[in-house]
Amino acid sequence: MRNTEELRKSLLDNGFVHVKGFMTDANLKLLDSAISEVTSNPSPFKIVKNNEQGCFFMDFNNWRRMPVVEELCKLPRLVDLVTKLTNSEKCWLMHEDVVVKSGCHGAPTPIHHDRPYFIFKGDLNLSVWMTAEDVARNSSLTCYRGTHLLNNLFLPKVFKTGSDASEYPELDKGEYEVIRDNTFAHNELVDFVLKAGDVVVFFHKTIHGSHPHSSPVSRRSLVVRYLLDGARLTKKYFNNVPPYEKMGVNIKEDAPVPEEFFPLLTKD
Ligand SMILES: O=C(O)CCC(=O)C(=O)O
Repeated sequence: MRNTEELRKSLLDNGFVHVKGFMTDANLKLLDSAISEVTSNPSPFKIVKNNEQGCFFMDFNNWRRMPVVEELCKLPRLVDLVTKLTNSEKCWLMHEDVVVKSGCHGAPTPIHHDRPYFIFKGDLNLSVWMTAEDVARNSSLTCYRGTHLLNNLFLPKVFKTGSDASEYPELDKGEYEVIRDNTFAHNELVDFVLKAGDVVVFFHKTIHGSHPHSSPVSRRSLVVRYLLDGARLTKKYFNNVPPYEKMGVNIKEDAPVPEEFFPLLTKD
């Protein structure tokens, strides 16, 4: 593994960083169990697309009901990594997503950034994407270099269809720029050769997606969303899922992270 200073520079310059061999064998076992639990007992928020080309499964926010997922998300060495990479004092857990792709012609993940899906803003907030299997470059996650520095919010996509989320009546479209074929023509697309146990860390503002899944081996990944120094609530989000307000979160612009819902985590 490269030293933390190099990784940090790469994250801040590019908006993402590939940390090779980060997970220990024990961490990988935990990852495997977490993904298996979620896929065998998914939440009502799951998205499943099955067709002759392949299968796409996505579910999220299971850490609140599955101790194995909670243990993984709260691993002190993960908290240590993300606080060091961002020079943050504090780190809170937002949620995790499980994404499983199988079949030889699975659809690509639409190009998007995560910030508009979330009720938090903050330039250091980031995700740690981890894989339980090796992933070849032609099926990998893709990140667009330097897009974390853009000020715009981009119109989210509907993951089930890959289309723009413009049909959502509550969306204030004036806030968002539509992603077109050439929107990121000046930002290099970077893909990865990933080994089981590698992680890719990227900011919530970094534009990313994936290549189509073109391997007979399933790609089982889990991504943890962390909040870091400077995180604040925002009302600029597209789809409040899970419905945090109904759960009791009072979403006020610029309010601090409500720690009773999004716990402060401890480092190694
Ligand atoms: O795993 C993927 O293909 C996409 C993951 C993703 O979009 C995310 O973690 O925000």
